[in-house]
Amino acid sequence: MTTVICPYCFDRAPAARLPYRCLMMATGVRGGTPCDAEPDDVWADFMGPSLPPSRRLRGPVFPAPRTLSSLGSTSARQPCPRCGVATSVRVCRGCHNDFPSEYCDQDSRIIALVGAKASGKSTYVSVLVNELRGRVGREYNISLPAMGAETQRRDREMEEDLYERLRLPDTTRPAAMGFNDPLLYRLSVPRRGRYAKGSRHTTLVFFDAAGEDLKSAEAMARYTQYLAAADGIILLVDPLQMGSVRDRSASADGPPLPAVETSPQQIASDLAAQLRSHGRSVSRGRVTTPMAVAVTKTDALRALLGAHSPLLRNATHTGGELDDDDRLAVHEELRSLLSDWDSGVLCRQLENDFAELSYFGLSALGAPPPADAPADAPKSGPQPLRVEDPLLWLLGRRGLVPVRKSQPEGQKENRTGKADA
Ligand SMILES: Nc1nc2c(ncn2[C@@H]2O[C@H](COP(=O)(O)OP(=O)(O)OP(=O)(O)O)[C@@H](O)[C@H]2O)c(=O)[nH]1
Ligand SMILES: [Mg+2]
Ligand SMILES: [Zn+2]
Ligand SMILES: [Zn+2]
Repeated sequence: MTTVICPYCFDRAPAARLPYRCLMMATGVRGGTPCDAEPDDVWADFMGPSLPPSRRLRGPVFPAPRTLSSLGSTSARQPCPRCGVATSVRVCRGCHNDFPSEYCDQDSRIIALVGAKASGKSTYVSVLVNELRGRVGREYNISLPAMGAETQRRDREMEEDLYERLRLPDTTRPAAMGFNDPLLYRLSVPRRGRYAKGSRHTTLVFFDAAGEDLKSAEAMARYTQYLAAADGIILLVDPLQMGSVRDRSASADGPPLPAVETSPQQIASDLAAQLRSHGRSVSRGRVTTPMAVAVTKTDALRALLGAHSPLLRNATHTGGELDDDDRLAVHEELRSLLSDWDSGVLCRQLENDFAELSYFGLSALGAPPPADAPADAPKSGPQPLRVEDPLLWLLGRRGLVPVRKSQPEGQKENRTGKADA
């Protein structure tokens, strides 16, 4: 039976148990009157006090029938007990948010995106989605439509802003100013194997937190439910926040350095503490949620990289497979760069806190924003490098994309940050 995780409040429920919402439509039957909207207090509580009273009125919610035949079905329509008109809209038991159609038909994978303010999270999601539909999508035969009206609207807006107007995203507003909706996508990957037919569908839930909310352990508590429900975490690290990179970049006549934000080691240790205290599984003291640590803005690091650095080109994805040796080459490169920048403080801490860890390096834009227009993307548009790697690694770990490995398992383990266990 499919278990549905609400992407808004992270309540878990069997799909068949989800309540329905009446659509308040006319029956067409003579004498039938449609239901009236009524205050939905559960939903209004979740949305917070900024919701105007008029918007609290919504179609009545009614429970799923507890019959045997309804148990197996997830998307079946049910007649509203009051007006008799069938509806297929399911809502969360916990918060009464409506699920987009199809959301309840497949498992979902929640990917948490964390990182200090201005580390590049919002730019990254926008470019990642674009790459998964274009260059990368073609290699793996992936499709990634946005789910639900709200994600579809934001998806269009993100694309138009960055790729047509060449505008960078605004600072993401903190949760205290209202709830930030997650982005919901339906990922379809063709099944593999000689007799395999059709595609495998998974819901990808991206939650782009405001860096401002990750400043301290108290602020991060707002995101606890979300972090605890995550199947994988992508921690974005801005290299321009690392002391020695700043020192080296400040001398060049490049763009001005960004303001100093929360350090990645503080975010990582608060994150590990949150996950431990919320019952995420722990192995020998380390949190087992897979953790992709991605250094962003690698375009700004070119002067520090050797001519053959794997960070200067994209992974190949030949045959629609993830090349694990290529990932390990990137992992080693980043581990040595990071260790060089801070004498290994960040890596040691991450490796003590997280059991499944891989380092990545990416650039969403491929070049710094123009010096005379810092809120704009480079004139030639985003020319991303390696943005897909962290997500594909997380998906590969769950068997959702094929991974090609050339080394025996045992040796590989020793190179992925587990050596010092
Ligand atoms: N050089 C370079 N700069 C980038 C890149 N991506 C983002 N930036 C810069 O980083 C700034 C912040 O990016 P955002 O995506 O808004 O960062 P964020 O993590 O979402 O920030 P908050 O929403 O405040 O938490 C941008 O305005 C750019 O100036 C990149 O690939 N290369
Ligand atoms: Mg943001
Ligand atoms: Zn919910
Ligand atoms: Zn009704």
